Amino acid sequence: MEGTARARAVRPLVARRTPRSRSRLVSRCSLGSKERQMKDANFPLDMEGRTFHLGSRKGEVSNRILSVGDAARAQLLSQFLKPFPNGDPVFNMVSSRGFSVTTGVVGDSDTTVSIVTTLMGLPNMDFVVREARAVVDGPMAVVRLGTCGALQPGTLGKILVPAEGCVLVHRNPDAFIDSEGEGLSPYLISRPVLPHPTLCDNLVSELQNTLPAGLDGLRCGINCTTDSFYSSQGRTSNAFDDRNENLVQQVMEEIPNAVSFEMETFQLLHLASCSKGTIAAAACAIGLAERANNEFMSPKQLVEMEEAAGKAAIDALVGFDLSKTEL
Ligand code: R1P
Ligand code: URA
Repeated sequence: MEGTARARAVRPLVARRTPRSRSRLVSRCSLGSKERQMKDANFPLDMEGRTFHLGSRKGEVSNRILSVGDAARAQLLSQFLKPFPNGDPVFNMVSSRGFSVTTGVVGDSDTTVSIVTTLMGLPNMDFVVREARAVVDGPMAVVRLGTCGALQPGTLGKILVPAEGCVLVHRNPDAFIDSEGEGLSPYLISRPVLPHPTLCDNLVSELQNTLPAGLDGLRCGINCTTDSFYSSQGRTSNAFDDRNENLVQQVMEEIPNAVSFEMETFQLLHLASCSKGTIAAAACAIGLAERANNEFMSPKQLVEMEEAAGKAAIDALVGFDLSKTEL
């Protein structure tokens, strides 16, 4: 939905006048999969052409997507989306699986952006990218704004940008099989995948302009996407055999420029790199918890950073030339 043409053609499932009315956002859902007859087992769509999990169809999702993990963050950032020039309100829907799509116009332009909640983890990012791809015509740009564990000292509350790439850190179940696991590493680290350079540059410069602390509030490096919040991020537990006491140290030794632990960016950048040149992707995340000293941001600081970084991410998407997705 580049421009507004498709948005005009679509009747919003939920019309919202007050962008901060969170209860309306979460209370209206599209029909669950039990009420929808699906066709095509290879890529399920219902009779209206709606995807299985996101529940959206052509005309509802913009070519420019801001992916956020959290429903409250999506709600907060929907303040930057305006109704369409023809008077149609900002479009919003929540699928029965809990994914939300909010599409509107940015600033005085006629450029649309969709804010999509990705929920948590690699499979959910996979749903978002693949099901959005299925209902959007033409090239796409996707930016993720998440939160993360901050790995470098003094980076609590900063925006951490994987400008140098993103690796996947994942648990190796084979290492936990008593008879056969001996000698195997319980955690594996992939090679890095890179963001789209121009989209990432856009994001960094918009963040520098928008963040209250400018350059001080931003740190570039390598992000580590993990397949769990707990064991694969080196959080120890007596309840499980996790063998992760030295994992953070191992990651920092292997990747000295690792800045963050989070759970979705690798899948976004990996799928974009496999999209045959049709998707440009970049990401950033707020250092919510500093691992070395066990500190957390306050909720007030978090909301301020989400607002500033969200505005920057939306402006980076709007400023991106969609004809340049191919590398
Ligand atoms: C874990 O608490 C969640 O927070 C991070 C992780 O990637 C994971 O999804 O990102 P979001 O704040 O975007 O959800
Ligand atoms: N998100 C993560 O994945 N890890 C953290 O430590 C904080 C937020």
